[in-house]
Amino acid sequence: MAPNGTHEIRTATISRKTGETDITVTLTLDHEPGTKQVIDVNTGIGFFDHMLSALAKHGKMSLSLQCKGDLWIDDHHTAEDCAIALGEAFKEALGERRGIRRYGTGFAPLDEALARAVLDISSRPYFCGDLQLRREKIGDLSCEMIPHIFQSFAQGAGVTLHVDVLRGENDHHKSESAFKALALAIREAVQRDGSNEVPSTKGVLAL
Ligand SMILES: [Mn+2]
Repeated sequence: MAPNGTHEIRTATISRKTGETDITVTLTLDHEPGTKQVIDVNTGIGFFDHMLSALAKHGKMSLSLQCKGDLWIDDHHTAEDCAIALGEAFKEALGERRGIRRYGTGFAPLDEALARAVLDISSRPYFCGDLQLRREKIGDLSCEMIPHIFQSFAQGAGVTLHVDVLRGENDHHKSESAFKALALAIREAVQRDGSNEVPSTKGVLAL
């Protein structure tokens, strides 16, 4: 908490450059009252931009993410590394993880599709889930990369994440409902609980 009793805005910028990708991401979890979310996502993969924009929008976060990736190979490195960088920004923005709810659950429907996300800001990186995707790709994003994105985010963020599509027919709907469910889970888990406690019997949650 800041000296005047107000909470500081939780935000972080991560730059990540390898031989495969060059990424800069800024993630902001809180906003001053009256200020608008800013969402500006350019991964080079249109459908992935759509998913990350939905994640930020419904998670009440501001997200700027720019990536130059080796898309002439395929979408793998770009999708994976953007998710790692986003997770690292989430981790850094949360800092010591004091005074937050820690657990969050989200259910999001999109027409016939329904997804559930359960998040624990635990410092135990783990993802599992079944997204029931059947197509090879949605737009230019391979369906096999979508669970990989959740896995990479969980790894970068140091969180335990379960995302399951409970039903659905259309793969675009299933994927979008999964990202929106995660957004709602994040919104709940990062909420301040009014304490200054680390919500763990171990007394520490930062990695
Ligand atoms: Mn990989």
